[in-house]
Amino acid sequence: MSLEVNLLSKPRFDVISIFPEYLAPLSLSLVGKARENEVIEIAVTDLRDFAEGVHRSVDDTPYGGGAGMVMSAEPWAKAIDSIASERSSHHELIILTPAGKRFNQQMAYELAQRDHLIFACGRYEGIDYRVTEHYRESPDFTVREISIGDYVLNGGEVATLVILEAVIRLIPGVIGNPASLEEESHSLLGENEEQLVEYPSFTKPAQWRGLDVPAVLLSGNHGEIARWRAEESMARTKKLAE
Ligand code: JB8
Repeated sequence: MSLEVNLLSKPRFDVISIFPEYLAPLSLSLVGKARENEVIEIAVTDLRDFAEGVHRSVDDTPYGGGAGMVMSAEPWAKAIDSIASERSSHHELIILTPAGKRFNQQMAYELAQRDHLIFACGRYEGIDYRVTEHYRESPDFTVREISIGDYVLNGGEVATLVILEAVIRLIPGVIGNPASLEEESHSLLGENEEQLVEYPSFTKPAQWRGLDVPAVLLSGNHGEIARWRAEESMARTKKLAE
C-alpha cells in the first residue's frame, strides 16, 4: 500500500458538531503537535452557528413517528456549504452513523490521501437522510457513511476522534519515525492475506516479578526472532477467531 505525499496542499479536517468541546482532545499529543507544526489543519464548527431563530433549533420530530428527534437538513447543508466554499478541492464528506460501513485500517490509508475531510457528527436519531442523498448528487463531494463498530454511541463525536487519530498518524511528517509506519504497512498480513495482530513486546528488566522475557528475544539471532514474532502473531490471530 502506498503512502502518497500530499504535494499540493496541507490536509484539512473539518468537524461539525453541536458539542464542539467534545473535540478538545484534537489539541493534544501527536495530533495537537501536527496542528502546531502546521502539517495539517483542523477546524471544529458549531452546527448551531447555522441554525435559525431565537432557539437555534437543529432538530425536529421524525416523519413516520417514533421516539427521539431527527437533525434537520438545512443547518447541516448551510454548515457544509460554508466549509466547502472555503476550499477549491474535492471534499470527502464523512457521516458517522451506526448504519455505516465499518471503519478499518484500509479506509484509514485511503482517507490519509485526501485533501479535505468533513466529519458530520450527528446526535439524537441522526441526520435527515436527504443530507446524504443531496451531497451524493454533487460531483464536488464523495460521501461516506462510516461506523467504528457494532455498538451505539450517543453521537458521532467519539467516532470522529477515533478515525482522525487513525488517519492523521499516517500523514507524512506527522510521525517522527516513519520506519514504524513502513513496518506496520506491510508486516501485518498472514498467509491467507488476513490481518494479523501484533506479537507481544517486552523491555527491561529481563526478569520481573518472577516472569522472564522469552529467551529468543535475548539471543541476538534476528532470523530466530523474526520467526518467533511471526508465529506469535499467527497464534494470537487464530485465538481471537475462537
Ligand atoms: C446519533 O454509534 B455511532 C453513532 C451513533 C449516533 C450518531 C452517529 C454515530 C448520531 N447517534 O457510530
